[in-house]
Amino acid sequence: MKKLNLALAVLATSTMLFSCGEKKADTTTTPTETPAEAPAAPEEVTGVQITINAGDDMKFDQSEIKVPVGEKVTLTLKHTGKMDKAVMGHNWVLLKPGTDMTAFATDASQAADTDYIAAKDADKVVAHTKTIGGGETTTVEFTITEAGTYDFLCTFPAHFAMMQGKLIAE
Ligand SMILES: [Cu+2]
Repeated sequence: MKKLNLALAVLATSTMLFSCGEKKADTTTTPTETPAEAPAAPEEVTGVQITINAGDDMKFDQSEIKVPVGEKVTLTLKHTGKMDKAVMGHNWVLLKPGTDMTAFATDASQAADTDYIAAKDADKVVAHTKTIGGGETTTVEFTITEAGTYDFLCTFPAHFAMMQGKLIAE
């Protein structure tokens, strides 16, 4: 008798599973709506695409970047080296005009816990990537709303003297 109950229970469960499966099969019709969203994709591509490379030689391959005011900028930082993030980490940090870069970098170099941006200086940052190691790539999106010249740097300890440049928004 117990066995029979069990068998029924199993049967009931499998029927439930089956009906669940059927429901799922029904919902698979909805993803056909995605092509309707596709026209939005070209819009995502608009804006400015910038790629900056930095390797184990502790250098950005660009010291000056020009961007248009009010347009979305997608900046990709590529670490073209092989060294580990702990030894040769790189990031790309864009500062608000008027920020004391040396003071900022000094605080940042001691802020490993917050990915090399001192929490107290967060309001001095316009945009920044995370810190990456050899072979890694990271991207940040931002829009400059005020024309001007902005400093960028890598805040990994002892890198900013070698790794800095200007972003000109016009
Ligand atoms: Cu660096």
